[in-house]
Amino acid sequence: MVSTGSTTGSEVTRAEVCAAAIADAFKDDGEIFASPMGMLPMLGVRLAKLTSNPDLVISDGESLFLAGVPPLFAKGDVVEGWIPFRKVFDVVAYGKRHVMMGATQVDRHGNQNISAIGPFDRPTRQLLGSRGAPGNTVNNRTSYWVPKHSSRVFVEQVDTVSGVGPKRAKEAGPAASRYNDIHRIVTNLAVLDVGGPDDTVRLLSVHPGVSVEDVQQATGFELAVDGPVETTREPSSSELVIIREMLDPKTLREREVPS
Ligand code: F8G
Repeated sequence: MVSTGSTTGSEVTRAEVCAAAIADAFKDDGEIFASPMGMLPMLGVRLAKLTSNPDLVISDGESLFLAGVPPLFAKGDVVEGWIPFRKVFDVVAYGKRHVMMGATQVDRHGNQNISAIGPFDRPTRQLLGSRGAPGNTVNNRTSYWVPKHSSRVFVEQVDTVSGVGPKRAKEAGPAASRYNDIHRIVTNLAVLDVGGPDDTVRLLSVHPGVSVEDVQQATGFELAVDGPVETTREPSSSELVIIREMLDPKTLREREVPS
């Protein structure tokens, strides 16, 4: 039962459902470098490392590979290696990485925008630029975290393509499509992928307390739905202990996805 309030009681919060859904996105990756961008992605990746995928390679988000799994934003205790930005590009090119990025916009075909809103030559909003999105999406598994699922984010067509979706990658040719792997889009309402007909965004599960209609209402295009839509699983009691007592005792997760 997902609570609508307390984060200290035994009831599961929406943020905790999202953390477990993010962990599930990394559970089958084996021994690759996980690059979570942002708080909930970091929480989910560290939960995966402590549960479903102990081989996952994690860093402090700056330049150190970590042997242990520290709480959110805490300094690592045992350093396993050095991974400065310039070395990350080698890992990206080699493909042994799964990055979970943010997204200002995501469109029907799984293209992502973190660069600019409005016309490219005169944006109404300049954002942080494409950053690693182009290289990530043509070289290694890429997922997205969207903390506020809305039709402002999920649009028919992004204003600028930072991260490329599978349809556009195929149109660009094998150099773009060969390793293009948009794995999961986890939001505060649902889990999606880009496995719908003609490489479109597909609804995989809705979080407890959320209906398919709620998600469709909050999406600016028709979602692909393959038969009955599952309900996103709730974290197990042992995962809740890990989340609440080890990884995020300050309940920072509630700031990003309030109950
Ligand atoms: C909008 C919308 C919208 C927001 N429609 N308007 C308005 C219309 C809003 C605000 C204003 C700002 C490998 C690799 C790398 C590296 C490696 C190589 C990466 C070296 C590292 C460095 C590098 C990329 C990592 C991310 C992005 C994480 C987020 C943010 C955000 C929002 C981008 C989504 N839909 N939305 N507006 N980075 N960040 O009204 O106007 O726009 O809105 O992988 O880098 O180079 O490569 O950012 O914006 O993944 O996810 O959250 O600043 O919070 O404030 O929402 O209201 O102010 O007028 P934000 P926000 P106003 S990997």
